[in-house]
Amino acid sequence: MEENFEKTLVLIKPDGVQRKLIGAIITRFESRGLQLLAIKMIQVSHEMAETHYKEHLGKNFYAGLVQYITAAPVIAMVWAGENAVEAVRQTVGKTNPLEAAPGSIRHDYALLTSRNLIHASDSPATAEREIALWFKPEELCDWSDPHYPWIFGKN
Ligand code: 3AN
Repeated sequence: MEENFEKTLVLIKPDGVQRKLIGAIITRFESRGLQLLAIKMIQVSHEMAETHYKEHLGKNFYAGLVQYITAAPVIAMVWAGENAVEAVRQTVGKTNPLEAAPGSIRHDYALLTSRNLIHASDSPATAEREIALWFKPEELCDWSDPHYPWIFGKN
């Protein structure tokens, strides 16, 4: 990974796994030029879901959200790149798939906020907290992407 890269946490939520969209979703990030540093499949515990979504505690959709993320396995990933947090959020699309830009994952594969396929960190600070929650440091592979100059080269 390059020194100036940001890292961000992405989860393919249970609907994405059940609907066999793992490959399609990963392809969006890979094709854009982002670099995959870690990936695993996890059955999320109640406790983990509550920690991950703690800022939503008290909201009317909180119980449903915890139920949704614990319903079946998820894919957890760390992606890296220059401005990776913003780039990933853009590729994912707005929370409500009906407001997500055409070409974004949520626009192209989802219709409802309660089944919006993906979680992606919303800031570099959140990403740091979330990566530490979902991965041990040794689960991240630091490798050099040979395409780097063709993706991030400046003229
Ligand atoms: P995002 O995932 O786009 O960052 P957040 O952080 O506002 O959106 O919400 C986290 C998750 O909570 C969403 N991905 C979605 O699954 C769920 N959620 C958010 N708002 C609602 C809502 N109004 N009704 C149902 N679920 C919601």
